[in-house]
Formats: sequence, C-alpha cells, structure tokens
Amino acid sequence: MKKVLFLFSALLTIALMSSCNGDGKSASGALSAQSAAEKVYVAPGEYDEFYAFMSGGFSGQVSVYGLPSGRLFKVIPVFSVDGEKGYGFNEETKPLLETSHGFVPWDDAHHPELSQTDGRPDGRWLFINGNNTPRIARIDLRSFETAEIIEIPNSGGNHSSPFVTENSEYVVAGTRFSLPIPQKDVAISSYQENFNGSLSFISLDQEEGHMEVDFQILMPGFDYDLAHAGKGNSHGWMFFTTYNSEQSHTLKEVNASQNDKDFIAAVNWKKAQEYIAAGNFQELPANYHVNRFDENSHMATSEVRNTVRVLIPEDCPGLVYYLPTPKSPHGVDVDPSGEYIIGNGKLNADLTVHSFTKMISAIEQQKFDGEIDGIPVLSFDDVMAGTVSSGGLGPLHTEFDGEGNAYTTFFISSEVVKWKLETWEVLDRIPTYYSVGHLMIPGGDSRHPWGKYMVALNKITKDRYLPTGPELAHSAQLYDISGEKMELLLDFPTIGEPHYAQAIAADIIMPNSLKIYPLEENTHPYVAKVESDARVERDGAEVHVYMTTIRSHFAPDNIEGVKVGDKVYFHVTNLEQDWDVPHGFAVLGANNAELLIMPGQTETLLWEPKEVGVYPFYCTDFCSALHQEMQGYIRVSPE
Ligand code: CUK
Ligand code: CUA
Repeated sequence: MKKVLFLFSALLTIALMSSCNGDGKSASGALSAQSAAEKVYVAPGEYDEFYAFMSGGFSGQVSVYGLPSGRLFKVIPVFSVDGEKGYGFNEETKPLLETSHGFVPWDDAHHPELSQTDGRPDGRWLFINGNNTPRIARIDLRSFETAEIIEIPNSGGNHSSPFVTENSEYVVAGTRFSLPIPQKDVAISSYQENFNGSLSFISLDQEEGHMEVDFQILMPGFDYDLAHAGKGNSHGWMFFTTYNSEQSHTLKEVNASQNDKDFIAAVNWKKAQEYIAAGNFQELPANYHVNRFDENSHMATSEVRNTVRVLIPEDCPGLVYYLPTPKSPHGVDVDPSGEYIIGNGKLNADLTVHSFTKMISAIEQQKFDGEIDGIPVLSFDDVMAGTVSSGGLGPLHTEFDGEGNAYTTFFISSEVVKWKLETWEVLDRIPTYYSVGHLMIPGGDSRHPWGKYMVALNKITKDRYLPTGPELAHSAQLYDISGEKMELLLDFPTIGEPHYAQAIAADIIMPNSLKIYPLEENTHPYVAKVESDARVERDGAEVHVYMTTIRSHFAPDNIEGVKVGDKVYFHVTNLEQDWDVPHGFAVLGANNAELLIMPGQTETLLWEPKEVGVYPFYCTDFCSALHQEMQGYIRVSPE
C-alpha cells in the first residue's frame, strides 16, 4: 500500500512539474502554489485591496478581513457581549442589547449588507440581521462599531434580512417562522388559520442612518427565507423566497417539500408607500425596542415603540404578486441590470430565472393563475426567462461579476458553477472544500460588482486545517474570477459560521475611517476632560469615580472612602488624542469585564465590592514603555 502511494505521489509530482506552462498554471487549470501565493500576497506594510465583512453566524458578531490576503483585522461585537471590549458589559453599550424580551446578549447573525447609493456600495454603513430574537443592527463604517439595533415586531427568525434597496431607502426583514400575529395562545395545529408571515420595510434616515419600521405586510404563513432588491428597471420592487407554501408546521423537511413549486413574492414597495400615504393601513399594537448609540456622548439609549403600520394585501391591489418557483427556493438574487431574478430551488438541479419585463407585462395583462389571500399568482411560463441546466445539486446562492456572468453555489455537489446570463450556458465549474453555502463577490449583489475575486463560504471544513478537536473553524476560500476559468487561491478560517459576506474597495472606506474621538466633542455626562477634573463623588450608596487616563497613569490612582455594598461607577475618560492609543481598565474581582477606552471616549464600569480590602486596578492594553506602571488601588471599608 505504502509503495503504491509513493508511486502515486511521485507520478503526481512529475505530472504537476511537467504540465506547468509559462504563466504558472498547470494544464488542468489549477494554479501552482507559487502563482496562487503571488496573487494573495500583500507585502508587509502594504494594504489589501478590499475590506470584507463576514457574518459571525452563531457567534453573533461581524468580522473584518482584508482581500486578497485573508487577514483578520477586527471582530466587531454586534449581538453578542464581548468581554474584550466591554461590549454589553459597560454601561454605555448595555442598552443596545435591550429587547422586548429583556437583555439578550447573543444572536445568530447571517447576512451583512452594505448600504448603497445608486446601486453601488457606498461604505457608510453595514447592516446585519439577528435571526433568533428578530433584530437588525447598523454598524458605522467610520468607527467600525455597532451604532444601532432595531427589534422587528411580528417576526420569528429574521432570516430574509437585511437586504437593502438601491439608495438604502429601506432595509427589509422577512420572517422565516410564521406566527400568530399578534401573538396569542392557539393550538399549533391551527397553523393554517392562525399563523402569518410578515415582511417588514425599515426606513433609513439618510443623514444619521436611524432605522424605523415604516410598515409591514401581513402575508400567508409560507416561511420567508431570503430577499434581494430590484435595481435599475426593477427599482421599487423587493423579492422574497418562500419554501413552505404547504403551510406545514411539523416535520418540515418532508412536509414543506411536497409542492413542486413554492414562490418568490414580488413586493412593489413604491405602491406600498402610496397606500401608506393614503392611510390604507391598519395600526396594530406592537412592542419593540429601537436602540441607538450616540456618537458624542458614546452612550446608547433604548426606546420602546408601541405600534406598527400593517398593510393587508387583500386591501392593497398591486402590492404583492407570487412568482411560482420550483422546489423550495432558498436564495433569490437579482442580476446587476435588474432584469433577471434567479430563484435557487435547493431541491432542484436546474436554476430558474424569471424576467422582470415578463412579470410586468403579465401583471399589465392581468394574467393570473389564481390568488392566495388576495395575492395574485402569476403563471410560471409567463414569467420564466430561462433555466440553467447546471449539472450541480442543491443550488443556494448566486452572485454576479458585472461582465454578464453569474456564479451559483451548490451545497450538495460542493461546487461553484459559472454561467452566462441570457444564454444560460454553463461556462465553468470548480469544487469547494466543502459544501458551500453563500458566496461573495465584492459588490456582487449590487449594480456594480468588482468582478475580480469570489469568496466561497463553506459549511464543512474536515481536513482543510490542523485538527483542533471536534470543532473546526469554518472555511472561506478565495478564487480568482478575473479570467475565463475560476482559480482557487487561498483557504482562510473564519469566526463562527460565515453565512454571507460583503466586500468593498478599501479606498472607499479608508479616507473616512475615524482615528480618534475629539475630546472637545465628548458630551458624556460623566466625562472628565482634564486631569484636574478627576474626582470621586458620593451620591447615597453610589460612588462615581471621574477617572482619566493618559500615558502612563490613572487619575485618581488611590481611591478611599468606598464601602461594602456601594455601587462604584468608574467613568473612565481616555485623554489621549492619538490614533491607536486606547487604554484598558480592570479591577480585581470585578465580575463583568474590562473597559477598553478609545482616545477621547468615556466608558463606565460598574463594580459592587462585597468584601473589605484593598483592590488593585490596572491598564490592560500595552500602551507605553511604562504600561506596567499604569495601575492603582481602591480601598473598601466596612458598611
Ligand atoms: S442562509 Cu446560510 S447558506 Cu442563513 Cu443566507 Cu443560505
Ligand atoms: Cu494604558 Cu497600558
């Protein structure tokens, strides 16, 4: 056996050596390691070409990578608390994680989505959905921090979210789980009578980025899986997939797979705006939180909203249409021109492409195949533009290179297939390692993709990395798609499960990236802007320490007069005004986290000492040659 293996590898080596031609490519189209390495090599001190933002899946966070190097730059805490940054532990960020269910310090994040202007990612904001406790977060791409989290009412499993319209007029949120709306105590077997879906349109204030639920559409309980916005011609429309037109509530893997076709729901949101303006909506009671971070005070607030405007399709002709789409479609993707709407039926081998023009003409001719709860169903043959006979199995998601080509992932056959729009012919295919879910081309779901790289986001890792026990990091793979054939360049591990990702040219984001928070703009109520303002104030059983940090000391650094049972608030202001000089703060036995305070920022740690004694505190972030000297004591006396 050994001999055979040896012989085989020797033959392989010879084959590889002899088949390499001048450009470093083997005859099979695979790149030699050296040639691939050159394409991803970013020399020390050089910058990557793209920022990539990956969802952290069940970690609840977003991670920031450089492409093509695959280097990890930052993990942005979004839905999960993060002890490293004090996120969700310090008093300033706690309100961001407030919901109608209380403080929820975790979520399952699937789809990052960049804000767009004229159909082009603009680098202002990144949105990401929380699946479990339905939420959408907005990350400010100047600070790379979570700026806002809005809860979605009447939703369960916020999966088809947060896809944006061409000018970021809306981010959307379709519920995966159907629910009684409003919630009530009913038999689960009464699903068909009592359960509904909802599609939420969250408007954006274009200056501040503030999100509000503008309206919801009450839908049949079909399970709304994914979405993408129309663009160009189809601007004003939003498309959502559904995979449970069977309306089954149990054993969905069997029961929700019976119908030959489910639907893509096409929503005319411009029409919705007309109905809203005309007052043709119902105002339903609701209870959801809108949590915002104020950039100057560096404090978040949580507000409760009590009502939501709901449109009922039966009362709003022209608002929603159903496009029959084979075999439990998962992803729905709109090509850069806005004409083609691709439904990836995950139990199908062929891809279905609908034509927006055909859809509109069928609507104009009022050619319907019936209706469901007031929603006209178009005929498959009237809207279909073509099918792609892919030869693959389990299509999930499609992105575009802006050169007339589409790239679709196949989970079961573990590959990416490149095909041509309008001729529907397959041009190329390449394996992924293993079982790819989403893929991402920078700008690949916008009108203007940067069609140079493609990243496959794989679900299964197996033997790709050094073993790390039963759990392995999920794997991303970078491909060069600039030529006719796709070429695998690089494997790199990711955080949590990177369902989806977005990427944008680095030079769009870099010029606006914040380096410090100006101290003079700090409006935190407990700021100390100069060291001489540092002090300790008692207010009943509360002790407020107005503390400052500058290389390499705290002020005050010896604190006395604190008693067991007090609530001690350390309000720490970092007086530094230099880029990349945060200070940390940790106190012995504090049972929450540390603070990591950016230049010009104030953060607050609450500490409730239980025992008398003298407790050291220190700076946790190596900030100067005398970082080790950056420390102090707090004395705790009896009550
Ligand atoms: S989903 Cu994960 S592979 Cu949540 Cu976008 Cu398709
Ligand atoms: Cu400040 Cu270390």
